[in-house]
Amino acid sequence: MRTQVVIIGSGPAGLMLSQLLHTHGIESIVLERQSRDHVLSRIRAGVLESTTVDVLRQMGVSERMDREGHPHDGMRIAWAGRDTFFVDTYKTLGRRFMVYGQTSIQEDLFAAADRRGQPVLCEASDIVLHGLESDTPHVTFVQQGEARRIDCEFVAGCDGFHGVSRKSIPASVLKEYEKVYPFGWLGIMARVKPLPDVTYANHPRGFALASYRTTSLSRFYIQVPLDHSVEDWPDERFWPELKARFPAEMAEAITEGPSIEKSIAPLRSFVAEPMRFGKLYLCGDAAHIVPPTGAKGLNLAASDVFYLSRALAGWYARRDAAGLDRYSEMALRRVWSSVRTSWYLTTLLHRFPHFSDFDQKAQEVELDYLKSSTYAQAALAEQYAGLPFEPEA
Ligand code: RFL
Ligand code: PHB
Repeated sequence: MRTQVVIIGSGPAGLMLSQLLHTHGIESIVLERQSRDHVLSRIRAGVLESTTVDVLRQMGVSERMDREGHPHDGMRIAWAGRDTFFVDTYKTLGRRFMVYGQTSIQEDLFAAADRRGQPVLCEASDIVLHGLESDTPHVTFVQQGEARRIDCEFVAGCDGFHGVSRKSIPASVLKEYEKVYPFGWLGIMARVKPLPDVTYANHPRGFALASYRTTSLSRFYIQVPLDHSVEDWPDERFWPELKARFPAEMAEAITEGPSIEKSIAPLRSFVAEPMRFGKLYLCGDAAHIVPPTGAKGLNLAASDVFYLSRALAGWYARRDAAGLDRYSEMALRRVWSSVRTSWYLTTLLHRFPHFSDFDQKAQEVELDYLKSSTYAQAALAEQYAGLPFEPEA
């Protein structure tokens, strides 16, 4: 087989990239290790920055999101013993974010890929990238017991944190930055009415988050120690713990119901630089991970593929390599900005086991300042809403 761009991974980064390339008349083949059902069953992100919403509209896959997604003007912060406050991205910047599940985005992207006859080869194992420093890279893999090969001009590594793409870059070229947090998030989905606002809570018992999918579907998270498993958290234990971490009037407004999904994710910040090696370009979680506290992971996947598709379009239309040469540094500027925001919110809102009384006091003073200062709230609103994309030139 032969194509212009081989895309490794059919998560949001891979499928958005194939759709964007299609709008520029560039051919691609997507290779995915898992089955489509597996990819569609993963429950993850829910908050889309307005830039991500714009990218989805631009690529023509926004119809259901515009019908079923829920625009929000900002998010709320609560903490024990004090009044809650609203960080208003709409009033500050004129920008709303959209609450629309990553699972639904994946469904919309697979449907769009099927409509245009996009090859997405699932259950492809043993993927190996070859000739990345040459003009004739190729990718080998095994599908249904058969060894296969695709020749191409570029490879896009969109295969998430555990994929092969980043590992195909020699260690001597790659610089990795990492911070591991001493807790995880237990997340549940339940068919109950959500609280009106996406609300982050800091409480002596630990962090909690109330989020939204639809008017009758809620997503909640609580901070748990790293050695806990979902078996430690039957619903009877989860609901009282969740409610204990919100102020009384909010706890009263939380409706309980059986969980339909429950999982634990550890929290980590990670960046690999550069995001390019020869003809290989990394996008999304393959190059960087952020803790979910700022809701940035999926949004960074969208900005990476937006920049890469624009750079590839410049190459194919005008043989202009400037965008490709600048891809890594341009993408990394936005990545580091979101890494900083996610680290800031994680540090502000969680209870850290090793915090001294001094650290705890400093966190509370920071929260008090944020609550009392419209300037501080505006700065956070700007970061939470997400930075605009950089122009091409
Ligand atoms: P993905 O989604 O991990 O997709 C990578 C795909 O590559 C496949 N793959 C391979 N394919 C072929 N060969 C191999 N060797 C392969 N290895 C892996 C995988 O099967 C998969 O299909 O990465 P991508 O596309 O970069 O997308 C990133 C996002 O999924 C991620 O950043 C977000 O989910 C993070 N995140 C959130 N982001 C937000 O913007 N807003 C949120 O509200 C938000 N909430 C969250 C989150 C992540 C969470 N978890 C579970 C980590 C909440 C949670 C709890
Ligand atoms: C979610 O709805 O899953 C969600 C919302 C906000 C976050 C993380 C996850 O910061």
